[in-house]
Amino acid sequence: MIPESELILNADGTIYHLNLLPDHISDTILTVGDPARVAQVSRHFDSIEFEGTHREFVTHVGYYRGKRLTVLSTGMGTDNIDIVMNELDALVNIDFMSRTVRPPEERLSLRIIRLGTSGSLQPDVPVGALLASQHAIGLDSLMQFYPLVETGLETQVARDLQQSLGLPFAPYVVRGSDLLREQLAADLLVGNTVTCPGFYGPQGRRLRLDLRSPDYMERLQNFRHQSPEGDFRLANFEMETAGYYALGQLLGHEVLSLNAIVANRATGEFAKDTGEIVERLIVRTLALL
Ligand code: R1P
Ligand code: URA
Repeated sequence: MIPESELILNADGTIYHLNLLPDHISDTILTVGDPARVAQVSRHFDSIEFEGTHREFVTHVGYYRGKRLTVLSTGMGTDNIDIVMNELDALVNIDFMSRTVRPPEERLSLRIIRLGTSGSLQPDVPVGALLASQHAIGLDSLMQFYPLVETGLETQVARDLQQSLGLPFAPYVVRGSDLLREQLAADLLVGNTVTCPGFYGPQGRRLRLDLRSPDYMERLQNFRHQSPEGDFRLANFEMETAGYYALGQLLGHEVLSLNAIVANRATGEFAKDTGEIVERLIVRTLALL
């Protein structure tokens, strides 16, 4: 039995941070960073049956062309993704009455699709592009606490990148759902996404502060790992994908991160209309679900 201090339920039976009941979870979950983006997604729904808000976690549940969907905001960063993935999983795979994990034959695998903004690292991934993350590379510390299993390629990329960036720790490298990428990303760019524990220094941005490594950005942009699958390079930056992919792998959920490219760090451009790029990502993804 999981103690009350670990599986924390509110007085109304909802889970601690997300404030949701198991009934609010559809088999397909769309996640967004910005709480305001939840309504940008759900305004395309035919009907909405539930709207809830707690902290940065805004949730709408409704139907899009007959399919029940849950759309949920996560806020920013992999520390929030630790909360979101553990609580979504608990909502479907833990019996709240008995406080026990459901047996393997009763467990559900959710489809979790991130619709987020991102900055490109490469000149050929332009502002306005939509990109699906094949691998994610976590520069954050979340996976210091969970036993992630990495493939040979992932371990080698992590080692090479640690060396190239001169980091005191190894990044973690994890692949997203091939199944979802085949279903939802046939028309998109595909690339490897760096997940950073911050928007400024960890993404090589300098306002008033210098970085420890003046050539950090160049090292990321020029990073290559030769493998039998081809050249592994880093396409874009954001702040959640690696946490999603790693916890998705450990918990048995299919996860795909789709990125609306709003900045290009190779050319110095930022999108004139980020809302339009995100809207294109939302509309084309809903149509494929
Ligand atoms: C930073 O501006 C935020 O934008 C990106 C990053 O991952 C980070 O959360 O995603 P969202 O647009 O989904 O928030
Ligand atoms: N989100 C990020 O995390 N980085 C960017 O450059 C743009 C959006």
